[in-house]
Amino acid sequence: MAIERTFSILKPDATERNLTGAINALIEKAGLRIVAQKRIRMTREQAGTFYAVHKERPFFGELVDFMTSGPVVVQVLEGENAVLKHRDVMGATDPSKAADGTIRKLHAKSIGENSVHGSDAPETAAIEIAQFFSGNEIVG
Ligand code: RTP
Ligand code: MG
Repeated sequence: MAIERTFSILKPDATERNLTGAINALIEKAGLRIVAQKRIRMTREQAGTFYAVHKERPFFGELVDFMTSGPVVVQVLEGENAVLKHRDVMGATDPSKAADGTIRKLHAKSIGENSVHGSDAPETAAIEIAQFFSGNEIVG
């Protein structure tokens, strides 16, 4: 299995409750390495570009409001099968449907304020990483 990278966000509901360390512990315990990380405040433009795929969905406005409501931590994670491994440790989008022990089961507040983002495929991971990091900020 090849080493892969994925893009992760600790969302405003997680930074607000001071959960970044608890979530990073779960990420690392799952066998993923945090090879880049920074705390930023997303602009509406950045959030809109990031979630452009959901532009026509009824929750898009709410999603942009939420993602810009407080600081987020953007990360690059590295490991074997990183995309799927990360989605496993995140759990289902809706925390009431997330498996026990997952980040969203343990920490998410709702389907909207669900603590974390993770890329859904290696191709989207590459695009998302490039939106927030330059090559020399990633140290594998
Ligand atoms: P993400 O992209 O953030 O990793 O989450 P995901 O793949 O599990 O879910 P996705 O379908 O891509 O939705 C993106 C984010 O939009 C918000 N959402 N709100 N109110 C709603 O019904 C609803 N549905 C989705 C969530 O914050 C979700 O993570
Ligand atoms: Mg998604």
